[in-house]
Amino acid sequence: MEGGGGRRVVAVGAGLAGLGAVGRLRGYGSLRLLEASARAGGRVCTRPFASGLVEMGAHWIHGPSPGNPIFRLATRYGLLGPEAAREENQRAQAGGHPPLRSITYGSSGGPLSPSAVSEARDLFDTLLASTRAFRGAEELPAPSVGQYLRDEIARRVPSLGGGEEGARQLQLAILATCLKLECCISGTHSMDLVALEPFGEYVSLPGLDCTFPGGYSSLSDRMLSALPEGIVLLNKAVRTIQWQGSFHEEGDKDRDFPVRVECEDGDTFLADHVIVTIPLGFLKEHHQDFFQPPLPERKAEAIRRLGFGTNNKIFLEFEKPFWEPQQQLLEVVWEDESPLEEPTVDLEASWFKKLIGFVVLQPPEQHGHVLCGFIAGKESEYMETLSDAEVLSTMTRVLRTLTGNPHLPPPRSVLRSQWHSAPYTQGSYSYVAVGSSGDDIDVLAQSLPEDPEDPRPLQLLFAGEATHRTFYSTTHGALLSGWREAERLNQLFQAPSPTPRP
Ligand code: 6YU
Repeated sequence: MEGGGGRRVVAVGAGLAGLGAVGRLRGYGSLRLLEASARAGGRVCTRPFASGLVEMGAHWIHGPSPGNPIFRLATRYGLLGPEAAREENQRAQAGGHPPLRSITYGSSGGPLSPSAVSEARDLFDTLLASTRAFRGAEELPAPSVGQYLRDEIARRVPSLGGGEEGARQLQLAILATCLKLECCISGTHSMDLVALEPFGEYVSLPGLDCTFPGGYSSLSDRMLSALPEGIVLLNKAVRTIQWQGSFHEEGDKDRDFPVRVECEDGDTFLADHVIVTIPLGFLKEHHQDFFQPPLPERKAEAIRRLGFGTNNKIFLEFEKPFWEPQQQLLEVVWEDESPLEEPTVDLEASWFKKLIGFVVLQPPEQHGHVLCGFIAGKESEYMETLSDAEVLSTMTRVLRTLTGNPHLPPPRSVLRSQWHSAPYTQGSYSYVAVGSSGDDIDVLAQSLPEDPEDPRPLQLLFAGEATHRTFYSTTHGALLSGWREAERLNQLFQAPSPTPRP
């Protein structure tokens, strides 16, 4: 199906960025989407578990409102429930945290006082909101979000909990959990790694976060099935991308391609343009050998500087719920912790303390009695190395401690994500790390060759969540980045060919 000047386009990675890009592309001669794994969707990955479905990757539509392209697509395909369609839900400002009815368990066994929890949480929310003020600031009180928050907490220590010693310690312990939750949201080991100045550049869209009743993969499946047949090649891991070259198909000396994509299985694809949507985690590990010639130093630097961390989920299925039907989130507080003390480095002994708690999957008629735990950072990466049985027995011990019930029946089954060990992802999502800035995101997104006068423009284009300056780490950021790069090529294809020089 050569046409449109016979331009050959290859996209690498069939996550939402890759699927979005190839779905938007017009006027190409030929098109291929190469995906390393055996399925499309990437970090959108729904699996069966217990009596329903669970999300191993993306969970919510963050900010489901008309400005969110994931929401618009999902609505168009009829994939969302009636709640998401309600206008007041679309207008609600949740600030990136899905509002869930919660109960907070303390490590002394049993629920903590809701007023103590909301006192600490209100303080944390106020401090977190104040981080936005540093956007564009020349002088910063601290390099990282974590250090800024800890300094602010330290200043308030005398008045925490009304100044009473026990109440103050409890406030500090709850604040430690708030910081761990932020690590999950930012996909980082510690908020000390997240840069303060650009933190406010991330944009939260309005709308009460919602899920897909038929699984997030119902969206990627629909996007996949809308593509012309034969475009997507699964189990096609790319080993190297050679660019700025001059490659010919055998027996066709007239047609010259600047890019050659070589796959792990030895297959090669020559192209005029390659849209690279592979995750930043993979790029960090492999960019030096993956691109030949290597990427310009500015882009390589951006890849090194930007952050890419781990956030995993642990699903536990129970015979019977030990929680109340109205509870949507079971939070966990280790009462002897404080954000002002150095965290323990003994992963084996205390990895589970990084777990922030569990979301209750609802409704139970659909899911069974399933909790979804969230855990970020090095502790999460350590958890990936354990067996299912070890994770299950540790979770049983944790839940017995928290509920104060030494006979709490163990979960019936466990399933967890392992995004750090996933060879083609190597982590969960990106953040703007200390030492980097939003400009690095733009540099990462920049196409190559850099020279706008290059006669063979847009050989390499870059999409994927980590290339979206204000929506990084989200599905809508990924999709928009794919559309952005497709439009870049669409415009090139529509532009009149330059007049040949005499
Ligand atoms: C969202 C959410 N969510 C939880 C967890 C994870 C993520 N996200 P892809 O990786 O999808 O595709 C690339 C493909 O490339 C892939 O298929 C590879 O196999 C392939 N590939 C790689 N190398 C290759 C090679 N060599 N050859 C060929 N192919 C190759 N987002 O909106 N809501 O609830 C969550 C969550 C556990 C892991 C999430 C969520 C992130 C999204 O999943 C993710 O951004 C996109 O799916 C990525 O799509 P893609 O196409 O770019 O890559 C202030 C501030 C705060 C900032 N953060 C706030 C937002 C918080 C984010 N939310 C996270 C929360 C959860 C629970």
